[in-house]
Amino acid sequence: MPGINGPLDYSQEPPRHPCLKINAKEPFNAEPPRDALISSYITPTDLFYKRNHGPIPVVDDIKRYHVLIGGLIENPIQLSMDDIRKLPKYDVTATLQCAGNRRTAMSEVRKVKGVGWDVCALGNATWGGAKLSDVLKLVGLTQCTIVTPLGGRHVEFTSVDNCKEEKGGPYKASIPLIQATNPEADVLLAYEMNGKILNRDHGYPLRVVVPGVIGARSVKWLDKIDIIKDECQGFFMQKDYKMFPPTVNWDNIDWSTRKPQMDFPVQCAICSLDDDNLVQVGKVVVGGYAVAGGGRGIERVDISVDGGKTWIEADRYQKDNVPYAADDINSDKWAWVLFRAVVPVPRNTEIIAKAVDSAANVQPENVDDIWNLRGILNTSWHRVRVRRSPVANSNL
Ligand SMILES: Nc1nc2c(c(=O)[nH]1)N[C@H]1C(S)=C(S)[C@@H](COP(=O)(O)O)O[C@H]1N2
Ligand SMILES: [Mo]
Repeated sequence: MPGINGPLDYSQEPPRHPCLKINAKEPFNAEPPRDALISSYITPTDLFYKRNHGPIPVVDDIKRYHVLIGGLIENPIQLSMDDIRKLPKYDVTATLQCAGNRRTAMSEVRKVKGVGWDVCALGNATWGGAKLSDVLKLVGLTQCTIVTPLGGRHVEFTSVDNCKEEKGGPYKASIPLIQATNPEADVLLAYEMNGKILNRDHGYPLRVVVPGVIGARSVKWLDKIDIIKDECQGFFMQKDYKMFPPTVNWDNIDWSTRKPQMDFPVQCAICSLDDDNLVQVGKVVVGGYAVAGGGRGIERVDISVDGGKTWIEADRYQKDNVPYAADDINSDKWAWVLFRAVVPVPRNTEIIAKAVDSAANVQPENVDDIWNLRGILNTSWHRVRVRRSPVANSNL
């Protein structure tokens, strides 16, 4: 891998923001505090969650760095950073969410395997880069190709990091060729995040961003792209990030029975409150994020203070001064929607939030029903507990 290498140990990690909550140190996995996460529509890069499976790669010579494009195509090519920067540049605001977001709460039902995450394993950034569909045109693949003449149906991204799960090999994942060659899918080879050159934690010099899909498919530190026949056979596609029913356990699991998870289901979480809160008599602000997979919008966010008997609709917003409407041309289709409601707290209770997307998909009521042994996709109604204290409230 010219110009870039994946270290074997953690002696060359980049500096990180001190307020991040570290869920695992090596590999480094961390998320921001709840209130910090929703204090802006665009998540500042240093607060953006960091999800790694090995040491952060080191670029020693950016001039020698290039991406190989090969596999089931007639003429493989090599692209330098200059070649990629010469392609039309797109800025796409997209939320990246780890499939393990809210895993800790799922583990409370029955223990699951994986790094524990609270509700902040996601962030919303503006990614700048070339469209994958433009890059694939350079090897003769036209827009919206389902299969290449040589039988390729998937596009595999391979990195350079050393992952334990791959027995020291690199992280890899794939997406369908039809999505990769569809310009409307906005899949990027990104070299910028929030207007600055991508930093090491987030994939410098080049990463894939697959909007609307679980974070695991947005491969960082890209080394090569291969057109392949069947989906990628790597660990993170075949032995991880698959959704199983609650009856499957580590003794009866057959990984081959399920497809790798791609689109994210509708999700929301309250971030203005902790799991347990002492609130003073009166009203509280219930604020948080909602995000739908597959480019769908958020149609509604509902808040309940009576266990789900009655609901209050929260305000939704993205950019300042632009009213949010699901699936509107002026909305960022791949991005989260922030919400806010001011609700009365009549007694000691639970505050619940649930979101509805533009296909009328709604979050499941109970975590038990979607419990799965890897603890992914906990999108159950988000609940926080509030106890009243007798003094006037100050969270307004
Ligand atoms: N090379 C590589 N790419 C990777 C990973 C990784 O460990 N190595 N983690 C994946 C997972 S599971 C997620 S959720 C996102 C996290 O991206 P971030 O750290 O930029 O937030 O990157 C994905 N891409
Ligand atoms: Mo992830």
